[in-house]
Amino acid sequence: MTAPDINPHDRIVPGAGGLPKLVLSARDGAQAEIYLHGAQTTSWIPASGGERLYLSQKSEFRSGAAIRGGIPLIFPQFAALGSLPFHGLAQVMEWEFVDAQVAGDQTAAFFRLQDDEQSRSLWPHSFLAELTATIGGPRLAVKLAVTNTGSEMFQFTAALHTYLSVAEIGLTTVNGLAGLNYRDVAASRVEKHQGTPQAEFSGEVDRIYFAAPSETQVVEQGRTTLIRKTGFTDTVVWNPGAEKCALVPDMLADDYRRFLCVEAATVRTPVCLSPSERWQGSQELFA
Ligand code: TA6
Repeated sequence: MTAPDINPHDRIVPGAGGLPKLVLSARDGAQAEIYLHGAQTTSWIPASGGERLYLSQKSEFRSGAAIRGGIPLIFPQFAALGSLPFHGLAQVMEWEFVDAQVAGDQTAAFFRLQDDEQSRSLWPHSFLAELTATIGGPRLAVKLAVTNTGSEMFQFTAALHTYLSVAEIGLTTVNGLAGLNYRDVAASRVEKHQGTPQAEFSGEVDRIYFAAPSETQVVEQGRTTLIRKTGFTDTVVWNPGAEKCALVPDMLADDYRRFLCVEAATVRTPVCLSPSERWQGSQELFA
């Protein structure tokens, strides 16, 4: 069989709202779409077929707005844990597409982001953020690396805010979090303990599981998605439930049934980087 002609540089096309997106393919047929806006992966179809990420039909696609769905990249502030806009800056900045490379049945795309005048007006630090998205077979790997390119130490929190597409949230569970302590953001941020083996979804769930193990599984009727993280210390699990979802302007009222966020995150203990220091973390999804 001859390999398809892959020239990733030709695959930056106008996406929704005219925002440029990279359409990435692997030799085995796996595909992904990644917007330069936020370096946000908005679609991932493994080689076996079937979209695995949720992307809201009501998402905005414009400068200054976050895309609702896929894998928003949260940096340098998770949620409202600081004075920056909610979930930081990187998801609304325009990233540079560096290159894409094919190695066997894996195709990887590289993106980078540096501080600019606007970011420094909100967060006075010099940084280089690098994102790599790799597809092939049953796997999507997203890696974030951050380098301190300035002359003073800085701290940040971060997450890969992954919106997994699910058939029905009420029939979905998350394994691998038993015995962990978590901050229950949906219940006045009280700290709790995960006593049951599985996290279940019969209403709003918004939890930051601390010091979470590297692997979790999202189990649905008939399919399981394995999630593996490195570098990130915590795991965030979020679904807004019916009432909160109805209030989210860029989602359909019943979309809470169709997605689950499981996020590789570093929230409790921020990363500290001295000048020239580099940190990296990754999240792999296996269909
Ligand atoms: O990552 C979970 C979370 O912080 C939730 O508390 C919820 O607010 C969610 O993110 C959505 O944030 P967004 O800015 O995308 O509406």
